Amino acid sequence: MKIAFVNDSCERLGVGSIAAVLKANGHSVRLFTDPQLFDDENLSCKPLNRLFEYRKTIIAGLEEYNPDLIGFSVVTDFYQWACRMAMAVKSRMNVPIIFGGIHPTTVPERVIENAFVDMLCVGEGEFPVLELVESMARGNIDYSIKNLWFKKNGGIIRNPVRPLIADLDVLPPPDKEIFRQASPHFLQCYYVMASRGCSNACSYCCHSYVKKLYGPHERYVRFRGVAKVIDELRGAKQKFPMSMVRFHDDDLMAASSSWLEDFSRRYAGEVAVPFACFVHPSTVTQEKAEWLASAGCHDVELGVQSVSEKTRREIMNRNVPAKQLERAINVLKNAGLRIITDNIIGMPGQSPEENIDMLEFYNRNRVMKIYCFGFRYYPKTAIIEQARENGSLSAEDVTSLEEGHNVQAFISGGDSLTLEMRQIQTFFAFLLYLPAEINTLIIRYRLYRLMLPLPYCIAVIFSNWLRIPYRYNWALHITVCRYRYFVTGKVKRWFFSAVRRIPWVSKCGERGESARTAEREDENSVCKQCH
Ligand code: B12
Ligand code: SF4
Repeated sequence: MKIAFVNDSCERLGVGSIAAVLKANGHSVRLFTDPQLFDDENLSCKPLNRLFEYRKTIIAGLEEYNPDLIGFSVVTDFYQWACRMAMAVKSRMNVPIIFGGIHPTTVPERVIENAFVDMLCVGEGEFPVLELVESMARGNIDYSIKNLWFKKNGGIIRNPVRPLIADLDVLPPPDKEIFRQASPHFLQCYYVMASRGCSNACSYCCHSYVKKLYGPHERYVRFRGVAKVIDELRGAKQKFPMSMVRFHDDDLMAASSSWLEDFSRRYAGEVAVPFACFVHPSTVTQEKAEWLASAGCHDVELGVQSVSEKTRREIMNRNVPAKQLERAINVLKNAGLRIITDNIIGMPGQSPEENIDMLEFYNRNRVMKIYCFGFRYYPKTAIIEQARENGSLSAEDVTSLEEGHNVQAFISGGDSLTLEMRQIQTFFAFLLYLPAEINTLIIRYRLYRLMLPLPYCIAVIFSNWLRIPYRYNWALHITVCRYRYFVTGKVKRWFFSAVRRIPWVSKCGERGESARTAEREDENSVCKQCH
């Protein structure tokens, strides 16, 4: 069977994992990516996006590949994008469409309502999709596959979720070929996960819902064996140019000390490529920090989220005592690790004083880089229930969130930032360069209020560029490559198609406009006859 995935511009490890399982069972898989130029979570400019629009090219590619099933991996921010794309595909092709990923997992009832969605997957997709494809190959769709919802005879079949994959080592390593074939930007940094799940359930995070979906009896946090992770990376290093590895685990230090010790020794010896990872303050220990440093970890992204213990405990459901937070920062620093911290501002219940405390905190505790994201709600997270109860969100607001409408990615300012908060975000781009005494004055007299607030994505690009050596700035590498590849591709196609319109240059000029049009896959692509 032939399965196509249609992707926004981000690499999805879930799609890579499903593709690997399908390929291992003899199916063919292709990925079609929308580069989302000027329309991603960082940068949005509609007129430019229209100019570099890619939908027609994707549909032309799909028509040529002629798949038996088309899958979309959907996060809330790009749910509307996925709907537009799926609707356009459905209007041209009669192929079943399946949605999966965190958005359909959290709000399947809404997603299945769409006429162009034939089925969806709640939770992990590897084995459900394989079973589906095998049943399609037998010519008889199995409508009882756990995790999948189907439309049938005007009704909806809602199958229950199956248990989580307890032993992740039964899975082949995620397939990267489909990403490599789709665009070079995907492999600018090698994405990997050594685990699934998180032991915490912060109120604003999807885990607060997904954990409940599976219930308390399930082992939610699962680590792969060290050997599997190292084999994947060693194999990848032979196949792809690998200059940076990003571990996307929610907390790599949640691994046991023995796992990290074994991993670090083998990583340093057999992979030896700088890497970055996320860590949670409550799992940081000196021993683990030293293991990560010895493995070649370039930087760790530490989830601080709020410098107020009260906010963490009462609003965020993050039980990290103040001492533990400062200790974690010192331990990581002493181990020689560079620290990037994640922080949230503008969350309901956070006081304005907390923002000042945050500035003072980072003036005392210097780190390599400070992210300061504007808060935003995600469907079904625990904070939504709190906000409904205290009246911060109306029923319509919740519907709008679940439909992925009016979303403002947190990197672009989130839902509810005041002018002062945006000035604070901008000030963070400079705070780490200024001496503590100057910062103290700026904070005491609130001089940051004189700053013109930069759009947060610009502040981030600017401060990342200054703070993180380009070689280790994986996010910038990916973005630069994506724009370079797709913009130059599009400009070249415009150029050649303009040249071909000149009758004495193009052979097909002699054959007339109608012949030219018929042979083009779409208005921007190259005419096959004279190419
Ligand atoms: C890695 C990661 C990133 C990476 C890579 C992109 C990505 N989104 O995967 C980066 C850093 C770029 C990133 C960016 C963002 N991310 Co992010 N990210 C993650 C993270 C940590 C891991 C995702 C992952 O690979 N999981 C492992 C795989 C195996 O699981 P999975 O993706 O769920 O896939 C399984 C199933 O969902 C299903 N499935 C998935 N796709 C499909 C498709 C089909 C057809 C089927 C049938 C099944 C299926 O099967 C898969 C295998 O079992 C998750 C948190 C988490 N732990 O899941 C957040 C998470 C996905 N990110 C989140 C957010 C908000 C963002 C940003 C919007 C943040 C921002 N900058 O503003 C951007 C959005 C960019 C984008 N286009 O996705 C939220 C999404 C919430 C929501 N409701 O949408 C999450 C859930 C974090 C959270 N704590 O809430 N992210
Ligand atoms: S620690 Fe991070 S990944 Fe885990 S629940 Fe909290 S925010 Fe989500």
